[in-house]
Amino acid sequence: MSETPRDWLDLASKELKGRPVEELTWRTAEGIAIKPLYTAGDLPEEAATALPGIAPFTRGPRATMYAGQPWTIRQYAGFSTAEESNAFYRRNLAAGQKGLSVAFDLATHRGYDSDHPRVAGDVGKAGVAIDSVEDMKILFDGIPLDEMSVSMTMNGAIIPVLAMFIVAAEEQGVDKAKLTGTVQNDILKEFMVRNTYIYPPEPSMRIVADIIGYTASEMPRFNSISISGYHMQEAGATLAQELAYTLADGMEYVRAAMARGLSVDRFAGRLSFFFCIGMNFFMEAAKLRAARQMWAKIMEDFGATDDRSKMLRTHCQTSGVSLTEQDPMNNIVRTAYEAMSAVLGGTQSLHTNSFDEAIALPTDMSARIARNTQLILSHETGVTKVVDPLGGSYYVEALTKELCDKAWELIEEVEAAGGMTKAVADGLPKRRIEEAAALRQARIDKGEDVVVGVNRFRLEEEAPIEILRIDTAAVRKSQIARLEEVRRTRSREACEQALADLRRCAAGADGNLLQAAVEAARARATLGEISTAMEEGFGGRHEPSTSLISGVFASAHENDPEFQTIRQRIADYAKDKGKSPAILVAKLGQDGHDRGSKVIATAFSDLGFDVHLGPLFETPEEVAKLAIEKDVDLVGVSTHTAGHLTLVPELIDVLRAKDRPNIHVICGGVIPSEDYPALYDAGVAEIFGPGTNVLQAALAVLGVLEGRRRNTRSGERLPAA
Ligand code: MLC
Ligand code: 5AD
Repeated sequence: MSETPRDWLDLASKELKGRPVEELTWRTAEGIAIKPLYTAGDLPEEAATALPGIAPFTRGPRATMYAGQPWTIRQYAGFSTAEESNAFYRRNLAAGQKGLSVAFDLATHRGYDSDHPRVAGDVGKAGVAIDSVEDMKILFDGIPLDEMSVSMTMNGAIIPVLAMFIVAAEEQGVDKAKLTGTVQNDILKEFMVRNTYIYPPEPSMRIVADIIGYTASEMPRFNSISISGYHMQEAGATLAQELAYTLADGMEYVRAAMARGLSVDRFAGRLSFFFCIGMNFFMEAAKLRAARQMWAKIMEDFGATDDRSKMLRTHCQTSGVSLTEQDPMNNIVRTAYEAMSAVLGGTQSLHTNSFDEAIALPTDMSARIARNTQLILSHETGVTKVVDPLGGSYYVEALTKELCDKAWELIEEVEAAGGMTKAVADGLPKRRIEEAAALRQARIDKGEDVVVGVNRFRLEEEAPIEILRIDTAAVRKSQIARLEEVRRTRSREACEQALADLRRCAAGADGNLLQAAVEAARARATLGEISTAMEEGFGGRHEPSTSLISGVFASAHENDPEFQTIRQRIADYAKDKGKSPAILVAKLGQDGHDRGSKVIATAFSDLGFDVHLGPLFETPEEVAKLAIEKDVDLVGVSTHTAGHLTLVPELIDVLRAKDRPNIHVICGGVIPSEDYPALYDAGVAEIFGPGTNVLQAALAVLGVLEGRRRNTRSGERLPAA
């Protein structure tokens, strides 16, 4: 028994019949070289002695992990009205879900009441609409808030939302000291990738610190923040980027809280994390192990002495972008693997996505399958019985170390740039993530990264599936009725007084914003009023700037003949017309998902289009105005939160009214196929769903420009010109 890795190499070479063994090495997007075989020689030293429950917690934050208590099945959900979401939560809890996780609509995220004119297309769409304490009370009606832990994914409008939650509990008879749960309250990644910010970075960081301070003294069981990498991966980040930038964000929050006079062990035990789990099965599990190991060291450097302060506890969600519109049942399988990976990585809480993800919000049926994926994993597979079953795996332990090293390099880059607040303002991490997103798209388009049912093994014909529909007009009407009732029955004087106090608190440096907002919420100030009072105190909203990276897509396609051919065709077109075809890539309403629009803008610009990337959060009127000003040939609307049926026809109407019907409108993003006829009828020239090959899309757009567009009535193509 004296075989060595050398012996293996000889055997492997023989099996490969002359192909070098190095050919089997896989270079991941993170720049990690994955060998075909790992052996004892790859084990990092610390792996031999690491134990769960003991710092640095590589093997898990708890000594017994799921053998003692399984992870929390916490499904993120919310839609339409508080009544409907409440009923949905109750059904899910009865069926085995363990914790709640509230999804708010985009109007709420961005600090607008449901009757605000800017949010007509957004109310109740991607989450539940909350305007006042009255809505919040309905949302948790019959759910005991001293027993049920509640996560609220809220960042921009965190102050009014948490204040309303506290008051709703109080009126349910539950003191805030008894509340358990988590608020996302992670604003840095909003500026980087998720885009539901309201205020400029500086006051936004004060909000984070005020919440950490308030919860540390008033709500000892409540997690003050959920430092999130999830959205980075969704925006295209590599796992090393997700890991590094999330921890770097965490470091910045620790500094912000300490700068407000809190000692680190007072609050650090209630910082929590949130990661995305995509399809790279072992690397994702390793990422969670690496995150725990790194955070423990980081916190020691901050002077933490309590073990709880060093313990990274995390929620995970399976990856939305890994799911496909094509052959959507495949998504059930993808989600199951991702869930298994999250659990092998040692997550504390988990959301599994529904298979209709790339088309709409979950129905009761798709939500049931998603939840049951976790119930089956937990109760049938035996994964809960042993702590950290991957511990000691040559491969996973080596990967854990490699990810730590990669992420450290990126953290050091951020620190050298002056920390995350500064790096975010300078756009460094955002740029890196956008580059990674463009490269990923290019790999998929070229078939290097396989997506089953999309770029390989594609179905001839897709079967339609049933999807959830929300009647925004009806939701908006009922929200407005309740708003009016609240405004009519409250004491005007008390409400105005509380709002004035809050405004003053925001304008000065003293006082706690959450404390002031609790008073306002109690006096029935609305979410929009509380947000506006702070906006006035801070001196305005954040005005985002959009910028375009260039060259990445072209360089990834350097030797690709198809790319060169299309680029030539666009150059010919430009020569013929005397100018490059011009496109405005636009976002309408409060939908901040901009990975798709950025990838398209970058790619089209590299192909030779004259690309204008419009700002986020525009009204149809504003987009039309910009399109005319820039004299574009096309407007490409990227849509992900179901506002398209309201907003796109309005855009076309405005263009017609302004006498520019010749500006073509095309759409891309998450659009159910049953919406296509209505959009074509309204005058949309082309629609591109998720998974569209960018080069094919460019050809189709050229077709539109050359007059080979759809007959807008029937959706059929006109014969080629
Ligand atoms: C756990 N406990 C144990 C144990 N395991 N006790 C003994 N033995 C064991 N083996 C204890 C814990 O200490 C804790 O008590 C209690 O049980 C609950 O366990 P937990 O591990 O803390 O779980 P949980 O309460 O679910 O909290 C998980 C969390 C939290 C810390 C990660 O922050 C959380 O729930 N986050 C969810 C975030 C979320 O849902 N986000 C959705 C984002 S969606 P104690 O007393 O110690 O607390 C999104 C999408 C988008 O962002 O963009 O819109
Ligand atoms: N209900 C359920 N899941 C949602 N997601 C977003 N909004 C909701 C909602 N209202 C999920 C999707 C998305 C991720 C960010 O969260 O999976 O990709």
